[in-house]
Amino acid sequence: MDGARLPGTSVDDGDRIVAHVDMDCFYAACERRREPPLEGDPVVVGMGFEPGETHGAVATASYEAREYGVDSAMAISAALERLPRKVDAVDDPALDVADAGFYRPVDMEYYESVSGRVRAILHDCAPVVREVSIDEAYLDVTDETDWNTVEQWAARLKDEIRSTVGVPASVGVAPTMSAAKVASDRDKPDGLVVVEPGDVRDFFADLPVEDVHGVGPVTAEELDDLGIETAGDLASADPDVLEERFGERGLEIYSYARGEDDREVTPRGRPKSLSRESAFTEATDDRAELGDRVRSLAASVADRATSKDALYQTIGIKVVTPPFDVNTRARSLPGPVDEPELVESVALDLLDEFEGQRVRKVGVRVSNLSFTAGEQASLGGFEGANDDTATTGPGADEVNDDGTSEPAPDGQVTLTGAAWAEGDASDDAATPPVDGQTTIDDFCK
Ligand code: DCP
Ligand code: MG
Repeated sequence: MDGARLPGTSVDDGDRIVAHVDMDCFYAACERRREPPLEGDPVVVGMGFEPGETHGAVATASYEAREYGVDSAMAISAALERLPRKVDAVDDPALDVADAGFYRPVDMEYYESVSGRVRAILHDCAPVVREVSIDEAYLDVTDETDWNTVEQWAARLKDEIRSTVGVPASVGVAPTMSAAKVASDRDKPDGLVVVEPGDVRDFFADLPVEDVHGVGPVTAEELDDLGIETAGDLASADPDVLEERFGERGLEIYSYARGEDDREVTPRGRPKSLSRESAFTEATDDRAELGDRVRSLAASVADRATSKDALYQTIGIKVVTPPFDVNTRARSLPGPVDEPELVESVALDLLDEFEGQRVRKVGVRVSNLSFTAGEQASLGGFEGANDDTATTGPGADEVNDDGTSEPAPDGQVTLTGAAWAEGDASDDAATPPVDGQTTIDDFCK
C-alpha cells in the first residue's frame, strides 16, 4: 500500500489482508475422505437420518447431488424423490443407477476431527485466526503476504489443506471480513477469489442485499419495500432514511454495503453455550419423530461439549410452534457435568410439555459452561436439580446484552428466543440463519 500512515491513525482497508476459508460441502467431503469411492458421485448427509430410513433432514449435499435439487435443510424424503439411493436404483428397473446417490448419516465426532486438522493448518499459516463454525474461519494474513502475492499464498493454503487433510476448501481474500466472506462463496467449489483494495464497493454492487453483513431475510424484505434490492442500491441509498427506518443499524448496513468494514479479525473466545437446532419441512406433532430429532440434536451438542472439554450446568430445549412462536425450557443442575445421557433425558423430559402440539423446529442447548479441569458434580438423579424454568416467546427476561443467558439470582436459568437466535452467533460475520434451515453454531471453540 502506498503512503505512510500517520501514527495514531486507524488502519485503512488497504492495510489489511483478510482471508475467509470455507470448506466445500463439508460433511459430504468428510464422508468422501473416509470412503474415497464416493468421490465424483452425489453424496447426501442426513441429520436425524439412519441408513435405509426416510426420516431426517439434509445437513449438506455434495455439488453433484445439488444438481438434482438436493440442498441443506430439505427433508430426506424430499431429497429421495429427487435423488434415489444407489442401492434402491440397482434393484428397481424404473430407476437409473447413474441418477442416484449415496446417503450417509451425520457423524459429528468425525467431522470435528477433520475440522481440527484443517484448523491446525490455518493456525500454522496465519497468526490470527477466527474460527466461526466447523468449516469456516477468517485469517488476518497482513503480515504473511502482500497484495501481489496473496493469490499464490491462498492457492498454497488450499493445496496444503487438500493434500494434508484431503478435503477441498474455497478461499476469499479481501481487505475486509465482509468482502472476504462473500468472495469465498463466489466461485465454489474449490474457489479462490481475491478482491483488491479499491475494488470492494464494485464487487458488492450487484450482489443481493442479503449478502451484506447484518442484513437478514427480514431486513432484506423491509429494504425491498424501500426499493433497495442490491448492495449497490443500499450503498447509494439516503443514509438518513435508513437511520430513520432501522436506527443505528441502518447506518451500519449502509457502511457495509459501501465496502466499509473495520472489524478486525480477532480470535474467538470460549462460547457461553453450545446449541444445535433443526427444522421440519412441515410442522409435526409426531412424538416419535420429535423425540428422534431431539435425541440426535442432544447427542450432537453433548459431543461438541465433550470435544471442547466443556462442562455444562444447564440443559435446555427450544421448540418453535407455528406460526413462529419460540418456546424455550431449561433445567439447571446442581453442578457442571459432562453427561451425554443426561442431555438427552433432560431434553426429552422438557419436550413432554409440548405433547400434542405441532412443532416447526426443535433445538437443544447446553449452557452455563465451565472449562476448568475441576471435578464433575455427582448427580443423584434429578432430585438435586433446580426446577425447570420457562419463558415463552419474545419479551422474556434474564438475557444479557450479548444475548447470552446467565443464571438468575435464585440459581434458575431462563433462556429466551433472542438468546437462542443470537447468543451463539454473537458478532460473527456469519450470515444469520435463514428460517427453515438447520443451524449449527459455535462449532469450533
Ligand atoms: N449444515 C447443516 N445444516 C445447514 C447448513 C449446514 O447441518 N442448513 C452443516 C453441514 C455443512 C456444514 O454445516 O457441511 C457447513 O455448512 P456450509 O454452509 O459451509 O455448507 P457446506 O460446507 O456443506 O457447503 P458449501 O460448499 O456451500 O460451503
Ligand atoms: Mg462450507
